[in-house]
Amino acid sequence: MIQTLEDTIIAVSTPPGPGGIGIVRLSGSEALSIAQKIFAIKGLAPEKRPGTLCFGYLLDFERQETLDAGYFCYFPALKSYTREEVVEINLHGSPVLLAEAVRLGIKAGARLARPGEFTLRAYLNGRLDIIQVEAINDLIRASTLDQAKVSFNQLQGSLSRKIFSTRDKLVELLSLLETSLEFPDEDHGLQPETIKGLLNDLLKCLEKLIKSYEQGRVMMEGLTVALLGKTNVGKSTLFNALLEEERSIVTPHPGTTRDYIRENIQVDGVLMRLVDMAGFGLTEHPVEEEGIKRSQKVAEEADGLLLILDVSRKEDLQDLNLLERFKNKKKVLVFNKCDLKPEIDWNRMIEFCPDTPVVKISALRGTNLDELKRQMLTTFSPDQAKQEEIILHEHQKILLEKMKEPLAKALGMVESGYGGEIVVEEIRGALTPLGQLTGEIKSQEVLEGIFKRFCVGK
Ligand SMILES: Nc1nc2c(ncn2[C@@H]2O[C@H](COP(=O)(O)OP(=O)(O)OP(=O)(O)O)[C@@H](O)[C@H]2O)c(=O)[nH]1
Ligand SMILES: [Mg+2]
Repeated sequence: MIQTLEDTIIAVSTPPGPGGIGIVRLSGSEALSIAQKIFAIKGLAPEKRPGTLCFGYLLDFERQETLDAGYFCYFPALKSYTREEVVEINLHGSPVLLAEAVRLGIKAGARLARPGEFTLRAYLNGRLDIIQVEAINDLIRASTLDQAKVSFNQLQGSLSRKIFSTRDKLVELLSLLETSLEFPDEDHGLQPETIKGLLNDLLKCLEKLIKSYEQGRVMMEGLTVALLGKTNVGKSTLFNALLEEERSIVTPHPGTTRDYIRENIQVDGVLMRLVDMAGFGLTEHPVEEEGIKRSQKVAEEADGLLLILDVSRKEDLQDLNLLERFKNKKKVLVFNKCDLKPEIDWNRMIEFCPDTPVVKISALRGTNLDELKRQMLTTFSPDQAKQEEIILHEHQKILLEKMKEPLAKALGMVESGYGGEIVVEEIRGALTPLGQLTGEIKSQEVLEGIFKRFCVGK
């Protein structure tokens, strides 16, 4: 993966398929000369006008044919994305034309770029740190605007600055401790209170970042919301109504849905992964029985439940069993079929789970669904305390936890009166996960994991 930077690489950087514009990008020491073989610029040489679009023609230099008209942009190494010479050629977004431009570029001496190789070079050349590298990919793949905003800030270095300042504090603490070990009798002697204070500061900062992952995970993966209830209460009807699409089969017969179906919706910029599933009921059919087992598992793993009741029928033991079984999960109690004459004892149900929010709807008629969505957001979203920085990746959270562990242990040691070498040794344990987090410790495995998620051309 960490291979030679000597080759000049080329790839189409715009998405596959026809489009208004297509961009072919080259990076490497020969980028300018290779690009000029395949593109004839009208007017002043590109070196004389870096960073500007120069009009010209795509040339098949083998057949002396003009293939397209477009623009050529040259970025000198000091100002480019990869910190190497970069050329971007804007052509019409025709997949055959773009493929031909790449073929010609390869003929002229370039090599096809691997996924994420432009960004890999930016990283290896010190233009971006590994946190920013991930932020670029997150930004490109963001499925909500909120996530895109967080990723853009991280690309601008917001999270990196935070992590690097933590590193500076940690290194400073270590050097203070080491000096006081070397010169125990001089003024360098560090008071346990000072060490405790510094460690506490570090721990607080780490804990805040670790906690922010709750929000980050929701941003990246969305909230999983399972639609739960007895058979025939209208789960699939509600699922379809929320999706605004006839996705799940609805029939008047109990036991219609047997497997589970997932679909995403966005509520106020928050991604929700809705799961429609088999209803709970007495069954002798093995397929239905398996369906119910799956429902049980999905419901247990979900971030929140819509527990649906049919108001046109008298509640029974099964409804109450469900409320009891999932009493510890975050949920909204949904009274469905409110367009029909109610037979249910509302108060009995509400009293059964007193702290659960209640929404009355008709899934069939689409009544009160906005209120339901609002309630889903309020009930299922993690605490939206304004976070300065949000961790979006689990592996980053794990590394932060690995940093926290030795520091917390060191604090315990200082509190119990330990000192010197043993505390220093413990604190040093935080340096490896920290280095992995910043990318200063380059691990092949981590890099491969990150870059394999990139597109070719980025
Ligand atoms: N009147 C009325 N009927 C509804 C409403 N919601 C669902 N129904 C009807 O109730 C019946 C069952 O609906 P489904 O959505 O299939 O119910 P389900 O909970 O998915 O059922 P299973 O998949 O069998 O567990 C269908 O005939 C729906 O048209 C509602 O709000 N009002
Ligand atoms: Mg169903």
